Amino acid sequence: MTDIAPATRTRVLAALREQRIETPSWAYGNSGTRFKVFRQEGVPRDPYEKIADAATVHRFTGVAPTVALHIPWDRVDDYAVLAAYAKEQGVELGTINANVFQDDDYRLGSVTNPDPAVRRKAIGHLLECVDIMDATGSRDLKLWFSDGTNYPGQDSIPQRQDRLAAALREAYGRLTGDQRLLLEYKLFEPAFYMTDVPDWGTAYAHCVELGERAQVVIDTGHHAPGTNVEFIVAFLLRAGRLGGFDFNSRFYADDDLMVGAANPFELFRVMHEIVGADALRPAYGIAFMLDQCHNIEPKVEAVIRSVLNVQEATAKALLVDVEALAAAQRSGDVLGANAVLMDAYNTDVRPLLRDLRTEMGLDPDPVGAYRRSGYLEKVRAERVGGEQAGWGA
Ligand code: RM4
Ligand code: MN
Repeated sequence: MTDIAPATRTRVLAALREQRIETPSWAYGNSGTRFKVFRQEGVPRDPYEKIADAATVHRFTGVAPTVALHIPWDRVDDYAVLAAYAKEQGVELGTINANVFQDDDYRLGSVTNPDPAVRRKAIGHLLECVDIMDATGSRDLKLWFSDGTNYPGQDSIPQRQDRLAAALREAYGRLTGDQRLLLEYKLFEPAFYMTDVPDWGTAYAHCVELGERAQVVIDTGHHAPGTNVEFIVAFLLRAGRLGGFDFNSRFYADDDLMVGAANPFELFRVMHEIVGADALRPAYGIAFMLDQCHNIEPKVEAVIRSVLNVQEATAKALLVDVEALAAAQRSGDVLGANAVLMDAYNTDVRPLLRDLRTEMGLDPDPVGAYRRSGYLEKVRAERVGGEQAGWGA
């Protein structure tokens, strides 16, 4: 593909203008590995400052108007005040993430714990998160369970599935209106022998049991090496059960690196399935979120770059010549079909994206503009004293 035809260009620009990417509050705080959390200057000290950072990302990219919260990391006295502050800054509060993985009581699991009192506490937290959604106006409750066992025989696998199902039923039953329950899966870690929600099939089966507003979340870093992630995307889209993404990239395990950094081609293939199902538009309902930790690199800039990476992959996916692709597929032209995809993937979409941003009243170079803005220097000077936010590993 050399030149982009005017009609294609108009269609692609319109779709990109509508695209929405949600950034995670925890990406702005300190993070690290189990070996070390490196503190960075200028890191937010409370949820308000995280929102200010998220709003900065939106200001420079124009496509990141919501920020996901993680409870209790982002607990405040009055969520209506937090929502009003977000609005003032030009963003809105998005998905509410529950956290049942950082309490001593959860050593043997949260909602699957053999002790009913611990299960009750964990379910209580999930219900509290729905209360918060009511106050913030958030649509989605996102659940990731670290539950699992480390040794064969440690606990009963089917009984843990029963406990999980019961907890999900209770949380799901508490939702009202268009609120949704998004269930995430992860292959392993912190449990090493058996994880209670290890894969999309398990998450899907529980969602089907719950009802239509229970949907699967694909965290792109939560699979075994070599897994065909776009197959999962296609399957869940077809089943009407793809609720959202936690975008990030991985080299080895759940690395939480910037999306599109390790495998931009995989990201393109994922977005190709999304575009093919016409599921990019916000009205379709998929939450396109980032779930990342910037352990050694500057955080706000890393989130900006991540948003741009998703945008680039999307632009390339939108450039796939669907008619030529269908024709090649119909006639069994294996290499022709593959070439159609590769032509789109190999297109340099950066000039197109620069034009898009100019049309949207943005600087065509968001990273450069952010660097020139002096924001980092400003928050470094302002955010002195107090306790920096972090995920407390
Ligand atoms: C988990 C999972 C969740 C995220 C936490 C911080 O591995 O990906 O989505 O909330 O990490
Ligand atoms: Mn995740």
